Amino acid sequence: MGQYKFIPLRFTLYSPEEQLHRAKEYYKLCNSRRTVREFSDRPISRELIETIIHTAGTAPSGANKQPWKFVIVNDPVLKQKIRLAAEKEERENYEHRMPQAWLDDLAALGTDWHKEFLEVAPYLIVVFKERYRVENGLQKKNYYAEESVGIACGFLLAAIHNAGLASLTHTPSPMNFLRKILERPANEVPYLLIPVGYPKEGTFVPDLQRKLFEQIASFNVPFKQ
Ligand code: IYR
Repeated sequence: MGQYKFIPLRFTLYSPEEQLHRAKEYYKLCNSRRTVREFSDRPISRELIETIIHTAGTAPSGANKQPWKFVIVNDPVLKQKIRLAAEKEERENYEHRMPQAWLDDLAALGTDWHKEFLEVAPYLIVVFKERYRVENGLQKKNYYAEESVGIACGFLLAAIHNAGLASLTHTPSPMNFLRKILERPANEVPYLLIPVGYPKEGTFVPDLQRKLFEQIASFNVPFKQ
């Protein structure tokens, strides 16, 4: 492996006022994001989806291995296959596999095994994590792949929201059917399934609250609770 050539950092300096303004605006933007479970079939442009994926690909990653793959699905036949396979697993989960405490937590959100959104949303982004890379037929280790792909998905969700689209962070379980349907190689593990589109008109979302600053952060001192 060669050395990287090092180049001068391009870094924008803002005044403290501008920094605070930007931080507050970005917080406002992110705080207005809501997970949506009902989508309209209104189309979105390929260029918009591509640009969003570019943003996800700017995430930091262990040793810059960029251990992510985003499979962008808009073919109705594939979407239907994914829906049927996801519903089969989810039905099993809801009816047999989930413990009562989990079902109780989900009852508050109103989810069930029906996953109509997998066919209705114009795009499904299926995120895969590369457990290892294959170079010249040899398996090469990735580092912190879990963390790296998680961070990339955070960038992805923020980019989707910023573009005026809605998403759902969906985790059918187990997810291996995605590898089979999308014909991915053995080194790729399905990570998240993210329907993207416009919310169905008249969609309601649960009136949930974000935790307070004091509940999620502390300066130096240990948490009180
Ligand atoms: N994956 C299932 C169940 C589910 C689990 C959690 I944790 C959620 O926050 C929401 C749903 C489903 O998609 O229905």
